[in-house]
Amino acid sequence: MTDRRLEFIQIAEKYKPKMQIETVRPLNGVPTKALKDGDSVIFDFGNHYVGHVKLCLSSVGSHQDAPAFIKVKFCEAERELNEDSSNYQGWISKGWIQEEWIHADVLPTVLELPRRYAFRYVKVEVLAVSGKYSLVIDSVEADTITSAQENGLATCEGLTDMEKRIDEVAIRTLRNCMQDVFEDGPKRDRRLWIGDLRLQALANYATFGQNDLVKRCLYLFAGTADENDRVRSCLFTEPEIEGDDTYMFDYSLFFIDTLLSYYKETKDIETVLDLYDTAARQLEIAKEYFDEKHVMKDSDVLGWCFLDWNLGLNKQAGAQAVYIYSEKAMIELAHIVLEHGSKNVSIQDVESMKTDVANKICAAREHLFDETKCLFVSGENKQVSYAANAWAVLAGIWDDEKNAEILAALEKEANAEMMVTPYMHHHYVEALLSCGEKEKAYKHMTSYWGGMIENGADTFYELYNPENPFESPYGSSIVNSYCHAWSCTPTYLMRMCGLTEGNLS
Ligand code: RAM
Repeated sequence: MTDRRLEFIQIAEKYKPKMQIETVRPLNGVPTKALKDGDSVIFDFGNHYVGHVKLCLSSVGSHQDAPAFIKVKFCEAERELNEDSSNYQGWISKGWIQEEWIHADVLPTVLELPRRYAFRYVKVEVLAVSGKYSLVIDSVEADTITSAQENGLATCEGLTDMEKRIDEVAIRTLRNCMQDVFEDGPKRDRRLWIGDLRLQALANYATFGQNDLVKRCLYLFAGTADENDRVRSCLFTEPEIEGDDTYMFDYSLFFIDTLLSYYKETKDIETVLDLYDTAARQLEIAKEYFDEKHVMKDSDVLGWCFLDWNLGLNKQAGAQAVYIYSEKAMIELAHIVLEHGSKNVSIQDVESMKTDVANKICAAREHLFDETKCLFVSGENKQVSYAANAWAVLAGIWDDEKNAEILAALEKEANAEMMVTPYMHHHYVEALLSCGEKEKAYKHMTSYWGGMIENGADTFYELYNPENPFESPYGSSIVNSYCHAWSCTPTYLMRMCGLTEGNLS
């Protein structure tokens, strides 16, 4: 690691957040009945929490003549209570499934479970006691943990009841993902991903305003960039800070926009000057993905560019749009740095970015746009997708008027590849907003995120497809996360973008 990167990590460590711990107990108390083989109890904590759980157990009857063998299962959403992990065959580790099989050799005992869980429900099942004694659960409690400071939460007036509920659930989602860094999900993967961070940061500006946590995460990404200075898609903080060996075209580029939004919110020029070169480098690296006509080269390598968890999605046109969007952000950053007299950038650099972005826009219009359909198409099979078109609108490849036509054409396109994550739905709502389609944006936000609430969500999910409640890119919804950072943006959309019923006219 170069000295500069080490320095970035040291700066990040100065902004380690202070954790807030609060002890909570289930709403339904403990059962009065002593438990035998096959009995089970579900504890409902009444809301989604992240923390460490403690169970106090004892026995009644004759002396405990055999271990008490129990299974403890932690569920973020009620539906997980009925999911059976024994036949899980998905492609990501089953280690994420929140359940434990425990022997208590001697009762009474206090079981302090070592893992940190994300849950609303805790189910305890008695697998075995003995004919001579029964198990008693004397108490259950959790030390919950977050770095979000409730007393710093900005209030928001004038919301309808539905909007208030969406706002609350979004904030709860953000809060429970705010740990040592902005985690993507406290159940899974419990790490810092840049695509998630970019949206969490926006929601944070609108609510908790813990901007030092954003700063910490930006420095962590710069400090863990690889030997080529490429920003990795995600990073770990334990046992020590280390970048993951995963790269995605769009995620590396999002370092730029995250830094720009951070600056717009904080005016922290020192951070921009420190991290400018890392941002600029991402654009340089991304340039290599284009052919000589300035068109993105397509790829079938799974995950080369993310955009959404729709496994059938072709990424070519979306990637071209994300590049244009990011280069525009880079030009803004360059102007900011120039105004502050930094030597990191020259007028010529800005001019050459302007020429490059114009070339990429022309190429997108010429090679990736189907005039008859009024839609962007992607890949060899000219796939139409929400992802590519929403990103093309956000990138401003055409003007607002044409962008609105594109989004209208998209609604009518029967074969369009749909969106599966709140992450992509967020970008779709932003695309509608960006070209003046406020009413459609509002309707989409309230029906999509409102749909999760109707489903009983205490926090917003990683994946939600109203057409398919069991949607999962992992081979089974059992490993899906139900408190996922990238779904917390309605609070930003309502508070910062004015996307409320009261603002529609
Ligand atoms: C999911 C992660 C994270 C996201 C990546 C691309 O597996 O949980 O939210 O950024 O996918």
